[in-house]
Amino acid sequence: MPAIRLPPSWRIPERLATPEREARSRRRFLRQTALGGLGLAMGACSADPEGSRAAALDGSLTSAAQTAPAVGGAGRQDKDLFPAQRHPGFVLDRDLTDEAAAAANINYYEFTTDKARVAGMTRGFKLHPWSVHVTGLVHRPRTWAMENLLRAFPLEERLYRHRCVEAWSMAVPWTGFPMASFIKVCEPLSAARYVRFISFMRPKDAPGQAQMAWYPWPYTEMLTLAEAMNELTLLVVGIYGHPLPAYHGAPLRLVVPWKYGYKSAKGIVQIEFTAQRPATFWNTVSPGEYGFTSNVNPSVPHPRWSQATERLLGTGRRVKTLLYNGYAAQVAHLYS
Ligand SMILES: Nc1nc2c(c(=O)[nH]1)N[C@H]1C(S)=C(S)[C@@H](COP(=O)(O)O)O[C@H]1N2
Ligand SMILES: [Mo]
Repeated sequence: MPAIRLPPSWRIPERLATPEREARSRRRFLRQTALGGLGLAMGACSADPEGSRAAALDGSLTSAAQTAPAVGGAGRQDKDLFPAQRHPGFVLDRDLTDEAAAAANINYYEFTTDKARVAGMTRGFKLHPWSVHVTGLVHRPRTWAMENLLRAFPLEERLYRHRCVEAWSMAVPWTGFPMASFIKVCEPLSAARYVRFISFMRPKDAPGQAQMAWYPWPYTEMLTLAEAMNELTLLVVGIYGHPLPAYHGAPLRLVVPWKYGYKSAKGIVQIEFTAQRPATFWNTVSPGEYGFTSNVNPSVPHPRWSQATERLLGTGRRVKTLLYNGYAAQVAHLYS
């Protein structure tokens, strides 16, 4: 008897139709820069996540805004690829997050734990040349020059929810290609059971790596091979219809929308296939708080806060958090 297949959750009427409101967000952006200067530091994955403080401050963007979207550094060769065509299968039931609100709330510990300052601090960060090494249990180990990787797979745009473990969330138009397509090209050996993502290590350019030397740099994350092959798992090179800015993880990041945001490593330089489960950054720092699997689950509180609801960036609203971040139809079978 064939297994019953639920229709994917994305097969809902497209109520979104919210075009990218770039012009609007840019105007708002300029207005907000005038407010400037609050410069709050929330700490990130290990600090107070989302108290009423954060909610009250939502919308009053700070110094980050003064410097954000520095999208295309000189010499960027990828602009002709954007915007990519939107995939009709991956749309949302909520408005996209304002681009400036997302840019003012960035977790990227390589630079700083101050979310509002990351965008500014990544401004001079060199993205060229950039290589991505495929290593470990594959038939085809290789080193990709980023400019070739960008053009090796057709790009598409998908609208995804993003839920940080700190109980804030956003709705983002990512541009990228399925991790599954990439894995097929790597040809994993049958012994491969995990995929490990390794971020860059450049303490001279990334002040957080130098100043917080106690962290287990470089940032690493991992998925099971089945998770990495899931249709939702995306290798991302763009956002809001343009190339990724450095602060969102350029030139290459992962997006795994049913897991807490820290699973989606940014600034990737190596993808390794392994037989044993590899250690990961946050799990090493605080295993009791950050598990290996880390699926979004409203009924399992973080040891220091509830995960039942989330603050929608840029809106001042809180909504209920959904199991698997709303992607149960696509991923629940992985965990049964
Ligand atoms: N290399 C690296 N990747 C990272 C992080 C980081 O500090 N370093 N932070 C993670 C966390 S906690 C979140 S919520 C997302 C935030 O990035 P975004 O706002 O650009 O999606 O990136 C994830 N990937
Ligand atoms: Mo996060």
